[in-house]
Amino acid sequence: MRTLIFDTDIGVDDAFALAYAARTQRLLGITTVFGNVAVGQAVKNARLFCEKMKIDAPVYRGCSRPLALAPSAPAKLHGEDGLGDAFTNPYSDRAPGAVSFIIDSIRAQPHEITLVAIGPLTNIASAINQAPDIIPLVKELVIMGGAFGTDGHSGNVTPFAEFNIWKDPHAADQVLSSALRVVVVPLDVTHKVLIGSKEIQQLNQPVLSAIVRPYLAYSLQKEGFDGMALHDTLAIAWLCQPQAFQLMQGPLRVITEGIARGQTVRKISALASRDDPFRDLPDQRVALGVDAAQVRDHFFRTLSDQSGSRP
Ligand SMILES: [Ca+2]
Repeated sequence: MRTLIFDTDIGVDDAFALAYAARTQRLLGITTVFGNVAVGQAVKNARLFCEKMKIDAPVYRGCSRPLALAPSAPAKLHGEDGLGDAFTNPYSDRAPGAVSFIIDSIRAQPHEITLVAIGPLTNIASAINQAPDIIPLVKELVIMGGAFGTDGHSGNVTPFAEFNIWKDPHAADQVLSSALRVVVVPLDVTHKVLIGSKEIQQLNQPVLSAIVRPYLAYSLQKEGFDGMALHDTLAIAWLCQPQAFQLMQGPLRVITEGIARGQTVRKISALASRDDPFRDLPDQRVALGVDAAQVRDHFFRTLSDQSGSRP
């Protein structure tokens, strides 16, 4: 069990990941960021979901816009409120600052805290820019984001870019090229771990069943699939079942401009090049293969255990 700061633009698949994390890890805090929803809505969503699922973790308010790009509209497939418009939300959107919480926590517990980032990487980039001394003190940063083209999984916003990275490519490039110890869980693997709508019902989790409805309707209409990819949940699966993932190692960057904006790239060229954008960058790990059955099995067992105990 690890001590986590859970960084999220909380929409539907984030909520599944949070439920999974709450049953398998120690949650130090939830830091919110713009993305699936505006950051104020993310604060409200995190509080509402924690109340409904009896999760005890403080919520912090993070960045409201990308580092360099103009803000773009939130995603709509998670419903207007990001959680399927299933509940009225009485909570305030005010909360203490996420970036200082991240910095202070890592300084207070060096080498103990794992960051899980399942939204745009703006809070993480801001934290390491403001306090570079925390970089070697982070135990690990697990990112759901990016796409490297395995089996055609190259993007879900554009043919090149995955949503979290596309929303703030400059932040993602700074984070991936930093000396943080990173594991990237990209679309290459998240698209291989699917859950059907009947299976979601069988979890017997009424809150999850309620928030997922518009998301499933969108998936059925757009992709003809009555279910969803678990996406953000795979970042938690890495913590629970690392043996289920096949990793590649090497330096990573993000394209920040042009038609491929938001594309995650890894060094694959064996030729010597004159200008090398990967020069002197640390190796990062990226998951390009997954044992989907193993991940699904642990997720189902954990979430369908009504005692709420930690398996
Ligand atoms: Ca997310």
